[in-house]
Amino acid sequence: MILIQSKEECKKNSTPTIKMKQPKRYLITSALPYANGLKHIGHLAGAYLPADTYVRYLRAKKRDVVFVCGSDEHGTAIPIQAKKEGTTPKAIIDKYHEAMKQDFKDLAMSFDIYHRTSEPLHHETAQEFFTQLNDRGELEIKETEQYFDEEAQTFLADRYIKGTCPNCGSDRAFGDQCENCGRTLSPDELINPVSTLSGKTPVKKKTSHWYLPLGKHEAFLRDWILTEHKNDWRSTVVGQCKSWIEGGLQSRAVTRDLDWGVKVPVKNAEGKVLYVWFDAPIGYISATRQWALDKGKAWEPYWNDKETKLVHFIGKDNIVFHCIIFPVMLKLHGNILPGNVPANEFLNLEGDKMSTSRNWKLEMRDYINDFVKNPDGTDKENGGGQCVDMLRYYLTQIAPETKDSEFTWKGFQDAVNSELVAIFGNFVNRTFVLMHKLCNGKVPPFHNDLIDDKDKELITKITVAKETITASLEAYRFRDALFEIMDLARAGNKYMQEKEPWIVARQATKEGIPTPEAQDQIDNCLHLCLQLCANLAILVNPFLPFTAKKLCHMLKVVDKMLDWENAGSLKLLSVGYSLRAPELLFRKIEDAEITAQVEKLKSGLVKPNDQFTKQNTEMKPEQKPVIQFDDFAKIDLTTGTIIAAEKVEKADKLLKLQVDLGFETRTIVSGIALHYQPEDIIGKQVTVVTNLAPRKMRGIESNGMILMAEDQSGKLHFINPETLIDKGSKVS
Ligand code: B3M
Ligand code: ZN
Repeated sequence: MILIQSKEECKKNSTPTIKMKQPKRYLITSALPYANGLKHIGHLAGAYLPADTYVRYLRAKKRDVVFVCGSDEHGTAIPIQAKKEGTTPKAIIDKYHEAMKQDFKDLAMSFDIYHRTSEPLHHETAQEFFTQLNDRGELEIKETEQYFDEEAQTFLADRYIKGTCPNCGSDRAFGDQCENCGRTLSPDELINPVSTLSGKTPVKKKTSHWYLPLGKHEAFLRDWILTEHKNDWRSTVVGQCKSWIEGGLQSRAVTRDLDWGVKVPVKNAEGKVLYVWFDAPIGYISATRQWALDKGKAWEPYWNDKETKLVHFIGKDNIVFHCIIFPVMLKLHGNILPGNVPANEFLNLEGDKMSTSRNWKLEMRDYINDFVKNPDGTDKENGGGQCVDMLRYYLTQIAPETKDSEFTWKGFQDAVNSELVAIFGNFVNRTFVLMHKLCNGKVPPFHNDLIDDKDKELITKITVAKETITASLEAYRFRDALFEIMDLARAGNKYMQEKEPWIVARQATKEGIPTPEAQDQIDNCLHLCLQLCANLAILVNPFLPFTAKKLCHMLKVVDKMLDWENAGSLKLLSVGYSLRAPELLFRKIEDAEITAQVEKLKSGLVKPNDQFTKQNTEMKPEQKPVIQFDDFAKIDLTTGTIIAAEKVEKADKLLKLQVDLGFETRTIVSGIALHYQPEDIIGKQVTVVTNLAPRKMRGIESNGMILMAEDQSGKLHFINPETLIDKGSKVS
């Protein structure tokens, strides 16, 4: 049985596609996230999900594609986080690298490699890159004066200098930005600058650094971005580049005085490392090298051959680095340039900007824990792949492709319940149920002589959809592509509703069985609906991989059917083939789940003012009677480091800790088990009441108490020095 659609019909309805020469291979990158904390769904929607969708599409097209990502493990963000957590930079990158890798895996990001910039191969690659540019005289060396901490004997990165903001007067401004008013600052603008390392006033000292003279490359950048890519890059991206170029391109320092990062590969450059934004994008190259090593392939063509298409998926805050600085580096080093940089705008959450410091965010891990996986890593009973696809669906539907957009839990619920469940899932389910009921569970034949206008209309829709969706994907318009897919499922429902095979089966019967004519009509309808289900599987596969797989299972076809070239075909399922029973593709999201999520978000919020000194008398906690200094002086408070932690059996709230006080190690039982996992607090610096009389808890003698603060949501936080200090320091 073959269905042939007239050529005219096809041409009439399809959008014209411009035939372009296909690149020989693709290298797709997603921004390398800093390994200093878990990432949220704004990151996911910005740089990872669209890249993954695009790559899955290219793979379905059988294109040669390598998809690289990895952790960005340098920059001051890392040592700063280490200080915050009272541990070492190495412990921080190890912890967050693994955690981020797992999050991406759980949400089905299909990287060919998830690398890390702390790998020796990366250091080597970045140093070679720098050396080549330096040897060719492409970098300038300049001497400037920078803040130096005489006590710590080190130059201070901007983040290590604190002071008073010249703009709002807050005394909590950093050398790069004021946390209170948000103003970007340079260390020189701070009033009364203080080193956060020693608490002392820093002095100015001469230092030399290497600079990339961007100004020399202005003509190239203008030509390449503002002319060549004026039309095929997003206007938001070209716009940002334009204002950078027009604002005057300054030389940018590509080295720093810091002891964390890739060492500057030059004699007498001790204490200097490559600036994180110099080495991080080179991380894409080292990741490709590692991938090639693992696979026994050559990496060079992916970076050197003009027939490779390089595409960077990023968020808008990274545009200048990927469109201006890195391309200049690539050009000077003799590599290919990106073919496109489809940067996304930002995703807001429930009416407000996502923010880590205010805890207004939805971490990928939170979603995974609440919807996808059990703590032991198995799928939740009503979770797993379907919930991954549900998030992927909603995030693509609201993707901030041209302007900032917003995630709301209500929006998520609507997208799932009114579209995935009510349209897509419903169409597939009805088709399967009716096929089992009215066609013996087999693909029924299609009788060409009975074809009518409704059939033709649906057939045309299927063929046209493939073209429109392909065109949207090629242009990085993922929202549009997804909309078209849902529209096709909607057309399927409408077709089914109009054809009403269940009524036909009831009305035209002889002895309870449909007449042959009626059966022919039923067959035609369900044949087309089943072919549409197969088409939907192919088209939705880049977006919702679990759903596509489930559909293949139900249709009893191999994954090969998902090859993109099969889309648009009406011969995907052979007549007489018996199919499986329908499975639930998507579950409903209940109101209670949504309410719980919104409450959770609100209760965790740190209000802007809470972070600073502004007083709020309504929130004043109950105060105890006044004590004399002598009363306070009776308490011995000492800093220590947690060196071991384990759960106390049969006590949900208790952890047994070993705390190193420098002069001795104490066993302390602490009621923090609901707030911290034992493995997460090893290495944390804490404040301990060291002269509290011993107390037995669950048979364990506790020798001291750890100071904790309880926030308004009831979460406990350690009270520790703002920077890592010696164990056994007295607190008073
Ligand atoms: N780590 C910044 C960020 O996560 C930076 C990206 C590097 S991409 C080479 O937004
Ligand atoms: Zn300020």
